[in-house]
Order: sequence, then C-alpha cells, then structure tokens
Amino acid sequence: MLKNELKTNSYLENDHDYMVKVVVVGDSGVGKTNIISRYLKNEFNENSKSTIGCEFANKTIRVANIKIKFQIWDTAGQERYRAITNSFYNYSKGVLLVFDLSEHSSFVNLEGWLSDIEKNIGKEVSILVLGNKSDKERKVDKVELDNYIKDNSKNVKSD
Ligand SMILES: Nc1nc2c(ncn2[C@@H]2O[C@H](COP(=O)(O)OP(=O)(O)OP(=O)(O)O)[C@@H](O)[C@H]2O)c(=O)[nH]1
Ligand SMILES: [Mg+2]
Repeated sequence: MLKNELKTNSYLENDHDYMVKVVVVGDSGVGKTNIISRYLKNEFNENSKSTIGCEFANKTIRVANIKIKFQIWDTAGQERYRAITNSFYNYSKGVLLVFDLSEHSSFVNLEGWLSDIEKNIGKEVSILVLGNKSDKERKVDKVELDNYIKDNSKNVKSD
C-alpha cells in the first residue's frame, strides 16, 4: 500500500518517467519549424518566420504504459547561428536532420550537418534524415537518394 502511495505521489510530481531530448537541425527554410508544429498541433504555416537561435517544445507520449517526454529543440538553420546550434547537441538522444527535396543544396549540405553532429556528440546518437516538401517538384533524384541511403543507412525507410 505504502509503495503504491509513493508511486502515486512521484507520479503527480513528475509528468513523465523518461525525458528524451531531440534536436532538429538542417538548412534554413527546409521546414523544421513546420514539421514540429504539424506534429504538435497539426498546424502548418505558409509564411512562417525563420527561427532565431532555438525554440523549445515538449510532447509526452505513452509507450507500454511508460510516459516518455520528448523535449524538442527547434534550431535555427541560418549559417550565422551555426556556432550556437553546435552547443545544443549536448545530452541529446536523437537528431532529426531535415533537408528539402526541392532544394538540392540542402541535400548536399547533409554531409556538413552530419560532420557537426559527430564532432559534437560522437556516434552515440540516433539520427533520422528526413526529406521534406515532397509536395513540390523534386530536385534530388531517386538515384542520388538511393546512393545516399546505401552509403549512410543502418535502418532506413524510403519512398
Ligand atoms: N510546399 C511546402 N512548403 C513547406 C513545407 N514545409 C515547410 N514549408 C514552407 O517552407 C518555409 C520554411 O519553413 P520553416 O519551417 O520555417 O523552415 P525552417 O527549417 O524552420 O527554417 P529556419 O528556422 O530558418 O531554420 C515556410 O514558408 C513553410 O511554409 C512543405 O512540406 N511543403
Ligand atoms: Mg525554423
């Protein structure tokens, strides 16, 4: 009984069992902020403003009765914020690396982002590379994508 009460008390103090930090990075304009707002609020903004520095959001999900709180760091893709973005990787468990399928340079720049990630947190982090804006005309062709996936992937899903 006492055990249960303690558990209940700590449950009330804490709205989660685990906290997971996820950092979202990628070139400016690829759609990071909109991916996050779609995920959190199912909202899309056609005229969203470029992120300055970093913005934060939380989302708690339940997996097998365990509450996992995602702390999502929406970083600024603009080059002038690169130094501070590099300081945001600390303690992150996952990185969502976004590029724009309709903007070839953002695909080429993935290499630089991956190198920054490795320099700052090493290899002990899960990285998901996401090609956004699939509704627009594609400037990254299938062969390029397939080669990229072949060279870089462990667990990959593509379509
Ligand atoms: N067509 C289309 N436009 C998108 C999509 N996702 C985002 N956009 C548009 O792309 C522009 C940039 O989106 P943001 O989410 O602000 O980009 P960001 O990566 O956060 O940019 P920074 O904050 O500067 O790093 C906005 O005008 C969005 O409306 C998409 O999937 N399709
Ligand atoms: Mg943004």
